[in-house]
Amino acid sequence: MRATAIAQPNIALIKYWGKRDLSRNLPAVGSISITLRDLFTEMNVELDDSLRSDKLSVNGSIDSKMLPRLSSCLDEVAGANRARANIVSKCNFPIAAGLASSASAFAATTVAASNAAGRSSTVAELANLAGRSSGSAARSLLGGFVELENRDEDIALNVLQECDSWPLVVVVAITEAGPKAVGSTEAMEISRKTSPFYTSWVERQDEDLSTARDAIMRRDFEQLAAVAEHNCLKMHSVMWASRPPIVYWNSATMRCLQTVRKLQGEGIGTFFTIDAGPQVKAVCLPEDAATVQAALAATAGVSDIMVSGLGDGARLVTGA
Ligand code: 2P0
Repeated sequence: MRATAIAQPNIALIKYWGKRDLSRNLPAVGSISITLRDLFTEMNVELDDSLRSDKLSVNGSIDSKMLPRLSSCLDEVAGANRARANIVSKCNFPIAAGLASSASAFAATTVAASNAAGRSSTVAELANLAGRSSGSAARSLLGGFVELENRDEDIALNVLQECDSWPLVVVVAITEAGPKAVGSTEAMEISRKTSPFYTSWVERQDEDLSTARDAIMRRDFEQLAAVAEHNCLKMHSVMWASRPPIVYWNSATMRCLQTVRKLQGEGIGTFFTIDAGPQVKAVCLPEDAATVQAALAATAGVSDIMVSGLGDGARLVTGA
């Protein structure tokens, strides 16, 4: 009744923002992401009949904040009348700071809990289970370039390119390591209800998905760069025009964008993307990653840099 799984966070190039069904946590749009290799979350789930309540420790400390969502995830996977669980989590990067920590956490939890509960679920089943806890989590079940298709009643995953077949590098510029002020779930609902740009965001998503899919299939970096930056800025425009406005950027976020623009002007293969937090992720051609890393590290306000290649999907480390 015990299993451990590891999952890596994923970074969306074509973003998920907004839900079409809040109760089932179904996204309003499809999305495309890359799964990272060097940032990870490990989840150990032990189902134990002698426990009276679920318990969670994160990096060695008791954590009650994340516990309700993890308990719901376990209910989804193992059923509400399951044994209570002792969950032990390890994570090697800042949590809840716009680095997709919930994606890797829920992907790993879904895989570990399914095994601990003695289930043998398909990827499609795991995707829908993980997606109910966190819309971006399903994408971390698979590696490389992953498309999440938003179907009528469920979601489906496709690998567009394996991680080794287009080995891009991601440089993450940390501009503020603390947790974000507004969580994604709440912020998405504010956008859906109040942003005048929300409807057009949803309506135009298929166009961006199609352009990005085509670029990834042909490994066309320039085409991918253009559509990913456009999609990112469009999502943030939806947020900025919400009431109250949702602004995750700080001044260093903007300076990092200017650094990326300058590098692009010098012919360096890189583009930016920003999620629900102030960090900037620069996706790079492998031969240009060191230059991008040095330039972002020298940008005022950048407190730390993380570099990652692309990696595989969630996997079981120990279990039945
Ligand atoms: C993404 N984000 O596609 C987008 C871009 C943030 C900005 O998916 O409410 O934590 O749990 O389904 O998965 C973050 O949203 O939200 C997210 P819920 P989740 O990566």
